[in-house]
Amino acid sequence: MRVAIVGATGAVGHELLRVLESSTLKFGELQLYASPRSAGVKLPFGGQELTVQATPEGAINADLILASAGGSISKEKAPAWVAGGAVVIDNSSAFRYEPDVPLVVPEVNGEAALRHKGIIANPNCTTAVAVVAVAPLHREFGVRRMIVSTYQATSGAGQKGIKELLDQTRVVLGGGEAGAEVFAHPIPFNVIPHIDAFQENGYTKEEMKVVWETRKILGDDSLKISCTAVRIPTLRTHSEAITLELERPATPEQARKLLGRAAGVEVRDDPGAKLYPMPLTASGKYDVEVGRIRSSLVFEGGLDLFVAGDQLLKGAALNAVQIAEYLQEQGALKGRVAG
Ligand code: A2P
Ligand code: 11C
Repeated sequence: MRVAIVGATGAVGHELLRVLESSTLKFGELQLYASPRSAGVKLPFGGQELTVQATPEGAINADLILASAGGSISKEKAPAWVAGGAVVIDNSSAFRYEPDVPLVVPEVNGEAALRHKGIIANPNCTTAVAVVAVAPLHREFGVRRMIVSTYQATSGAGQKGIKELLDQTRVVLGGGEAGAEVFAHPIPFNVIPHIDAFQENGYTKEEMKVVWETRKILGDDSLKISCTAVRIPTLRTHSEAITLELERPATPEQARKLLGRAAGVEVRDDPGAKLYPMPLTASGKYDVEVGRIRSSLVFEGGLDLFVAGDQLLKGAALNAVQIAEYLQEQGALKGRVAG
């Protein structure tokens, strides 16, 4: 089986290489693509160095393409990749809302991936991190309404977001005034309630993605969801405060027990011992940390919780590779398997 990464030099691309190194996915060949600027760059993989190539115009000679070069590249090129016979797992938002494109978090709706027509979409990182924690509660107690406030790391905006945080923090520490190119305002020592474009309803696109995508993944269009998405000056891991109104009342103890058994979740919830989810502990981890689980003071029988998930991993690279692993386990990936 031949695998290709498009966007291999980016923040998610870097993580894809690391996740693939320890993945159970069986493949014989890995091709790396990025913009023509990166052609010839060598990236380490499994003790070797692989050379990045400029992404070609048309088809790519691969069975599986993991795409993370942004929405416009995916939109423009994915149809040719599919026509060339590849299955595409796309990290961008280009195809997520198309009815015949499955939007998949394997712990939640893995089987949806089997109904693909060439393209499978990976959710927005904020959505993926939230649904890993919310789906088990939804299955058991029935979520009726969900209110989310996010604390999103700069790497959500890719390598350039990381660079802006580091560079501009140095400027401020040197006594200068921080500028902003990637973010709407200077990010050091600031908090910016503005991620992606404002929509007519006053919400940002990032906030609406959480609404649209959570409904699609949970398969429940009646879910009422509201989100406030905020960029904070951290490097990686998106954190989220989530309030749930439930059909059937849940105690925090029931929720802890349920989430303790849930795939992809680490319950980190012992406030007396100062144990709760944080970017500092969740970064680099495959599981999403869930804690601060308590009874809602607003919705009777409802819950408040706090989650922190490495959005470059579960929100992007890890989830994409897990989809591929699932397809292969189900015998639904084409290609000759090496080894
Ligand atoms: P490059 O590094 O050559 O610019 P990030 O999300 O971290 O910003 O990364 C974006 C990824 O998308 C990078 O690997 C980047 O490659 C890649 N990319 C950007 N523009 C193109 C393009 N026109 N064709 C293919 N890949 C692209
Ligand atoms: C951010 N969540 O943190 C965004 C990045 O829809 O895949 C991911 C955008 C997307 O800026």
